[in-house]
Order: sequence, then structure tokens, then C-alpha cells
Amino acid sequence: MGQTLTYKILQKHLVEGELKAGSEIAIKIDQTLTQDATGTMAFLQFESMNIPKVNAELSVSYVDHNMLQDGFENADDHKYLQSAAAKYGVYFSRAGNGICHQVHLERFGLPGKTLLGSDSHTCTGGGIGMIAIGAGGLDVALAMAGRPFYLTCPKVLNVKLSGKLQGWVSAKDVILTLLQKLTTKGNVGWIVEYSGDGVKTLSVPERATITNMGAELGVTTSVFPSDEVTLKFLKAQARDKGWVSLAADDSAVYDKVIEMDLSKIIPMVAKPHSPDNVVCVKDIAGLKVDQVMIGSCTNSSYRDLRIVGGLLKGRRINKDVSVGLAPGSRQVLEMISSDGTLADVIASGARVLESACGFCIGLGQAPRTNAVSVRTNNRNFEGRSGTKSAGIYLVSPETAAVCAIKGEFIDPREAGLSYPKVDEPKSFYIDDGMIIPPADGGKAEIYRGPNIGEPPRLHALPNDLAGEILLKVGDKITTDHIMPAGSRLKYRSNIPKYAEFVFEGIDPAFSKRALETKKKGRAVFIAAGASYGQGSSREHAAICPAFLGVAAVMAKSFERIHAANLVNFGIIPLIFANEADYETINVGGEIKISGVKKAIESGSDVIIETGGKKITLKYNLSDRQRKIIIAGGALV
Ligand code: MIC
Ligand code: SF4
Repeated sequence: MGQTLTYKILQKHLVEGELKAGSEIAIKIDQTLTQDATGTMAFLQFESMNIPKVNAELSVSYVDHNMLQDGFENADDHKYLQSAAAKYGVYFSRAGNGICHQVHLERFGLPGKTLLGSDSHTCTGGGIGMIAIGAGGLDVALAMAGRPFYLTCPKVLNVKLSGKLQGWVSAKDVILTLLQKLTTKGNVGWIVEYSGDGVKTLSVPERATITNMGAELGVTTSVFPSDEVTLKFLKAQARDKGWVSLAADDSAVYDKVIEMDLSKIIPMVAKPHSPDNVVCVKDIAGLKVDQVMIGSCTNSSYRDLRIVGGLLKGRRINKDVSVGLAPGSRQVLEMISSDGTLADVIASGARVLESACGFCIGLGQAPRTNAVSVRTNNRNFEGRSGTKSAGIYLVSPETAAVCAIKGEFIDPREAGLSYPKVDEPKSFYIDDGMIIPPADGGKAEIYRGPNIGEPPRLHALPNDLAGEILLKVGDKITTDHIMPAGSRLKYRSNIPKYAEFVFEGIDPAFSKRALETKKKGRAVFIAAGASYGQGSSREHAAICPAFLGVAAVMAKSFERIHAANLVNFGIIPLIFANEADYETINVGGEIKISGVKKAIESGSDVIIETGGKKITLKYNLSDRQRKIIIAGGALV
């Protein structure tokens, strides 16, 4: 039986376990990526391991998230990261150089390699044929230390592409169509592998748009073959030395196959407030638009911005629409500035924003009350734009540019405009001057501003737990709900301060109540519905609750990265054996778990006593993870 591409790469990197879907395996990580919002904690954790230098083939520390310097905090964090990179042998991509995933694809990503990044959209690297996985900062710190990464050996879903995209339809519409089909729920434990004749019609940046939003599907990652198109891209980035040809065997057997004819795909949109709330653009034609934001790690490549520039050229943006455009990297910015695209964008009245995450994470460009905000990024969770009442509509660059011109939704194919022709460049503009290479910095001093705290101290699991349920939430709770980003991001390096905002948007008094409960020596419990912890890799959504005394989350199901983060910080992710028991759980209810430690040690179910009855909870933990829970976390 032939092998899938996924298993070929995993096999080469396997250090523990067996390639059997569902069992825990450990793989060697070749490259790591951190960004500033998750990176400060990751580097603090790395420091506490007392290792003189990183042990991965390549580690890059990016500054792209916390770019708004409305106080000393972010600048202090950036300086800390720069000094830590110098000391530990890490490449440092300076503020202004671009969004980690875009820059990594351009300058570092290589087919066949493994990449672990402290950002959920690390999976973007699958566009260049990597097994690229998002994880919590601690897991990435361990990979920097040369330790393997543990994951559940995935099932492989083959998306077989045929045909070719038609004018006005692009890669974003492909992944939105897949999200409509597969939704954001129930895909944990899968890897999506693309194949078929349609693959060769997509450039590497287009493939990367598709793999990027695999994070929204909730899959472990997605991967494209490495072919002539990959070679062409690497040549244009002057990095073709690292190219290898990679594909699944013809006889490979997949766990599931979906066929997609690219020529049948039409312009799509994900309506508020979930990336799987997908309809055809023509279904909402006529809806007035207040804001258009173009950029993010999903859609800010040279190709994407050339399309937008080509449409805005010689036109003025609609008078009722505020338009912003953030190039994904300095490479993209340099190229659109030298070929005249930038001048066309500026002349149209669009606002040019810096090469960073910015609007995507609610740092700036919050729209007006009740706004219809059309964006090319990947997440449209409620409040993510910074305006709770606004709705985010996720679209392709083509649809976004047409909305900017027309002031309302219209199927771009019917807007009466001509489709700009954009060819992949033969060579990209290359200047790595904003990436500081690792020097022999062993003696370099680490800079620590007053914003830099210590990783929290955690405690071993006691024999019994007693406390109360302080919060009950529904399905699809995202890490944005648990640990808000936006203007709160700057407290990332200061756990006690950031913890004040846990569940801020759902229950602003939660943090205070939790701390009071903890002070009384009682444990805090949370009850949740399905897909708890969707979205980002933000380990703060586990660290801060752990700091507040949360001992366990009882949910119908968990998302991959968040479940791993909970374990790393000693919170038990418990799953209702009988989903109907969720209904009987009440906020304020007392909970007792006698012999919790024994149960976890022996791998048996956990029985909680609440409201005079007993409820059985299961968990999906490997032996290794059960040991971590008993120790109280991975860093104790
Ligand atoms: C996001 O898109 O939500 C983020 C901000 O990039 C996060 C990382 C973070 O919380 O810093 C992610 O996707 O992991
Ligand atoms: Fe940045 Fe947005 Fe991409 Fe997250 S999703 S890395 S915030 S651009």
C-alpha cells in the first residue's frame, strides 16, 4: 500500500510511537517560529530550561502582532525578544518586516521539513510542502530546546482538486467552500492533503491561502505536494537549493476523499460570527458595506495586492467605505511600491497600513457601531474587530476590492469591471536586512523591561478536588472569548494583569470571583459545550485561567491546540461521558472529585459529585499527558 504525503514526511521525522491514526506520536521539529504576542512567554519558558542555545535547525522570532506602541509594554517586549534571540541563536525578524507566516513562506519555509510555531496559522507553511503545525508557546519552547513534538497521529483527508479557477474567483473561495462543507467543528485529529491535477494551477501563495485557513477547520494542518510550481516560487525567492519533489504515492489510501472542481467554485463569503457561516457572495448582494480591510496572513501576498491595486487603479473608493490595506511583508510592500501598485492604492483613497497583523487582531481599525466590515483575513469571531456590535465578512481580495469601489456586496463577476491580469513574478525583491541573523551571542545580556514577568508557578494535582462551577458557556467558545486579544494583548508578559481579563466579554466579573474562590483554597470549574477553545494557539487562554485557580474544564469536546495548552498548564480537560449531563450542571454548584489523582494515575474515568448526583467524565490524554497533569503542568 502506497503512502500519503503526510505520512511520508511524518515517517522521516518520527522519533516515538507508531504511525497509526489516533495514537500519540512524537516527531522531530526542524524549524520553529514564534511571534511577539506568544513569543515572550515562550522565550521566558525557554530561559527557564537553562539551555545555552536553540537546538532546532532554524528558529525565527517574529515581531508582527503587538505593533501598537501605546505605552512602553510592547516596545519592552520587542527589545526582550531581540536580546533573547541574540543570546540563544535565533533569527530575529524586526517590527516592520512583516507577518510571520508570510515572511516564513518567502524566506525560510522548505518542502519536506517540519515547522512548529506558536501561532495557530503556522499551518500556512503547508502551501510549500511542509508539515507545519501551530502549538502553544511552551511546546514551541521545548522544540527550540531540541525536544520532539507530541501529537495524535492524524487521519488523512484527501482533497482532490481538478480544473482551474475562473476569473474573479481565487484561493480564498476554495477554502471558504471547504469550510462550508466541513465546518469548524469535528475535524480535530485530521490533516488535509491536497492532490490532483488542479494543484499545478495554484501558485505557492495561493496554496498558502488555502492551508492558512485549515486552522479554521480545526485540523492539525494541511499540506500541498512540492512540485514544479514550488520550485518556481523558491527560484524566484533565490532559495531553490532547498527544493525537493514531494507527492503521495499513486496507490496511497486515504481515510476520506473529497473531490473539488476548481472551475465550479464561485465567490464566497463567511458571514458573522464564524468562519464556517459561508454563503455565495451573490446571496447577500446589495448589503451596504462600511469598511473594507485587505491584508493578514491569509491574503496579503504580492499577487493578492496586485489584484486589489489593479481594481483600484484609476478609481476612487466609495464615499461611505473606509478602506485599509496592510501588505503581508516588507518584500510585498517594496514590490508594490516599485511597480506602481502602491501609488494606485493611495490615489484611490485607501489607507495604507503597516506590514503587520493589525486590524486582523483588533489592533486598530475598529469599525463603527453595527458596521458591516468586509475583510480578507481568516477569523470573524464576535468582537475580534474591536467593535462588539460589528459583523465581519470574510472574503477574497477580489470581492473586497469590488466592495470598496461599489460600497455594497456584489458578485465581483457581475460588477462590470475587467479582471486584472497578474503573473507570478520571475524574481521577488530580496532584502533580508530586517532579519537579524543569529550571532555568537552566548554572552549577550537579556533586556527585561518592567512589563516582563515570570512564567507562573503551578502546583501538583491534589488527591481530591473541591470547589465550585463559576461559569457555564455554550458551543464554539474561542480563545478570543477566553482570553481577549486586541488592546489587552500588551499584557501578554504580565500574567496577573492579563488574567484580569479572562472571559471579559462573557462575564466581566469572572476573574475576580475566581481569585476569591482560589484564595479560599477552593478549586474553580468551568462547564462548556462542544469545540471548546477554537481559534488561536494563545496559551494564555490556559495560563491565565490556571493562575486564577481553574482546576478543570468540563466540555462536550475540545479543540486540539487548546486542549494541549490546558494540559501543559495543569488544567484537566474533562469530557462529558453523557452529553446530556451538561444540561444538569449549574453555575454556583458545588463540585467534589474524590480521588481525582488516583483516577488520572490509573487512567480511569473521573466521577464528579454535584447537586446530589454523580456525573462521569472521560478524558483524551496520553500516558505522557496524564503524568503532566499529575505534576501540575509541563514546566514544574
Ligand atoms: C490569532 O490570529 O488569533 C493570533 C493572534 O495570531 C493567535 C496568536 C496569539 O494569540 O497571539 C493565533 O492564531 O494563534
Ligand atoms: Fe496575525 Fe491575523 Fe494571521 Fe493571527 S490570523 S497571525 S493575528 S494576521
